[in-house]
Amino acid sequence: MPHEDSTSGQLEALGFTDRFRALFAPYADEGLVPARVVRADKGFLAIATAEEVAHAKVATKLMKTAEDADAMPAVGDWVAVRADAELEVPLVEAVLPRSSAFMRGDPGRASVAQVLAANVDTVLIVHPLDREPNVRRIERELALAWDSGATPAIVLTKADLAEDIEAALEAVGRVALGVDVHATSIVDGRGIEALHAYARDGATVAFIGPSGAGKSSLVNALVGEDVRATREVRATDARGRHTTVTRELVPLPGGGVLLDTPGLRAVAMWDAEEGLSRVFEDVEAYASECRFRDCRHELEPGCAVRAAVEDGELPAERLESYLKLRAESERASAAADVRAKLAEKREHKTLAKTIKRYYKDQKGG
Ligand SMILES: Nc1nc2c(ncn2[C@@H]2O[C@H](COP(=O)(O)OP(=O)(O)OP(=O)(O)O)[C@@H](O)[C@H]2O)c(=O)[nH]1
Ligand SMILES: [Mg+2]
Ligand SMILES: [Zn+2]
Repeated sequence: MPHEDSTSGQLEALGFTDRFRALFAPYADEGLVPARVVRADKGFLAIATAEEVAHAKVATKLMKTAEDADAMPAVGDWVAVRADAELEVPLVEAVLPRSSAFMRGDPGRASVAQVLAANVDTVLIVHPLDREPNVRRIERELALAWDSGATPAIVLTKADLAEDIEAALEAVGRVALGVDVHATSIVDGRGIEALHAYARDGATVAFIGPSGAGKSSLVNALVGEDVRATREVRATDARGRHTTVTRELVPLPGGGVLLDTPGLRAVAMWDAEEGLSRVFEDVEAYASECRFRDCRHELEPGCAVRAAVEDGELPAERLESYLKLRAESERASAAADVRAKLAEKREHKTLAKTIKRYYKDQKGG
């Protein structure tokens, strides 16, 4: 059927792989259609099906079963949608299991994770070269990116304004072990072409990084058209105004999907133990030589990590940064545990109530 071919091609361009096709199969039997969330902000949801981009709502059933905020549809999610003609808006009934999820701590609620982007293949961590690179922030973003299940790469923008590109690349290279680092400029075009490779074969590329770093500018450069608003960063307003306010999927003409995000003032750490191990491979490499197998590299005797710092083999800032992010990650993880226990308790209570009511009804009736 030619019709079906053309529409399934549309979904593939949006990143609908065989994996998602298989995950979706049971929903097809229920008469639902597959769609990708292209925007999700404060209750507003927009999805792309094979046919159209439409405003959608979360079905009450999903709302009730999604205990945690991270189970609700986030931008980049593949969802099963009921789009019957009699419905005013399509209803999202299920979120397909994610291949990756970029999470951060919810700034409003300490123990809650927020999914900033789902089903991302590459996370591009974007920082500008018109100032010294903030390597501490890069480490944090790298940890979250690795932990998401996606592969990170770093893009240093505004190379045309850089004072010393080599020094910046070196500083970033020291904290971005095993990660590609690009220098780009939308003014002279350098480095942009290389970024296209990440979006090949329907892959999804997310842009994260501080406000004013040039994320939306990169999206525009890759699309070849100004699809995203960008804005001058005023010198007097060092914090930068946020130009991008929505997280949004932008399909590339040749296939592949870009996910632009608003610059975040702060990226709260989430439970990202595995990601931290990836980022701090250099620190953890010494850990096997520590006297105690469970050494925390704090005050224990015979700590090989601290010894490496004292010998000048490992920069002290690296260890400091590692310990700080590990503490944040552990706090987030502990808080999440407490929350899970409370939720469990609540569930038991309601179950007990239901059972009581059942017996009462039995007696009464
Ligand atoms: N000179 C120079 N300026 C750039 C470059 N890339 C972006 N800019 C400028 O930097 C400013 C901010 O760019 P945006 O793309 O809006 O930054 P953003 O990261 O999307 O910012 P938010 O949406 O607030 O998170 C704009 O004025 C851009 O024109 C570059 O390579 N060179
Ligand atoms: Mg932007
Ligand atoms: Zn140690």
